[in-house]
Amino acid sequence: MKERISGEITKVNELVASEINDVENIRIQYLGKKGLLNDLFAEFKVVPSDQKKEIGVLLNNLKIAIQNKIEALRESIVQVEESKSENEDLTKPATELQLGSRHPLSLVRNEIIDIFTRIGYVVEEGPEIEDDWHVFSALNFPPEHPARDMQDTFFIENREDGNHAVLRTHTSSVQVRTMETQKPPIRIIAPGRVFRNEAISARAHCIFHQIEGLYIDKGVSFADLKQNLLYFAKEMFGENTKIRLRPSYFPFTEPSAEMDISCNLCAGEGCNVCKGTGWLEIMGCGMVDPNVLEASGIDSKVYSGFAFGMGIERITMLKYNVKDLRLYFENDMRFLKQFTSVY
Ligand code: 2NM
Repeated sequence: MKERISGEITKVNELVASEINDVENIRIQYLGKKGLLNDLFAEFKVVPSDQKKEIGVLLNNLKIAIQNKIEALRESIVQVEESKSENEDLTKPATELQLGSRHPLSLVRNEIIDIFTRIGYVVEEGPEIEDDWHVFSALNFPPEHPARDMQDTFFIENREDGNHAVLRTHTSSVQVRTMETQKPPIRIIAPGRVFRNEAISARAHCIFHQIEGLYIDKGVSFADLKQNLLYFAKEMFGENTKIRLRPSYFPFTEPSAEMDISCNLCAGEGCNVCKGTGWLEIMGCGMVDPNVLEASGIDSKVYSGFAFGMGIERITMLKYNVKDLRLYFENDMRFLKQFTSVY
């Protein structure tokens, strides 16, 4: 039986076919119900058990050889047919190109960048693996702040001097690096991935995207912050959008606020997206705490500034009515194909 199978493998490798029908006949001859392979497997049942292993392997090799051969023959015939028909009709329209589309998070990030660069902001980037100083200490986080906990932050490496390597939990670290290396006036936005140690659900993910802004100069006031953010809200969500600021708390700003926009779905009437309030929270903001300016070497008696930060996932959810955060990371084509914008 061994010799026979080996012989069949050689024969299979030499098979030729010029038409798709020939390939089908070969398939039936070998793999059909009454084909060679079924015959051989039937014979295999009565092979003495000490030869079963060796012959079993051979049989499987034969099966794979046939399957590969049939596929190869089919492929080559299809190619020949295609090239023939192309030669036959030179006026045939070209096959349509399958164009990709940008990811919704990229669309929205680019749109936000565009809105802020139109009024003089420039984009800054920084490392995703950061150190304790740029993520926490320079931003006025007290030593016992819960964000410094293993529960909230991914630690990469614990260092003796306390300046542990961490995955950045916000892009404020980029702002710190900019303040350390540039002189005011500073007017930047920092888009990027951030990481928090959270359980994944429809509303939370351990990786997400932020854009933070920072404006430092002589005489920058809360009124400037308000006008910059009102401009952003109108550009992003429409000319009729209203904003409101509610007092809040962040370690790095004083005073701090949350900004809401009027609900763009019900125009402030109250619906299930805004939970009947007519308002949607979209970002945090505030005047940069003097401690933060000083920590980066900026004289807080001469300069003042404001900062703000928003989650790109959340803005995208509101703009495109996306109901589940996990869709952003699954790359399901049915989801992605809906975003064929030009941005
Ligand atoms: C926010 C809210 C408020 C912020 C502060 C700074 C820095 F570096 F200047 F201190 N960058 N970003 C900031 C302020 C971020 O996100 C919700």
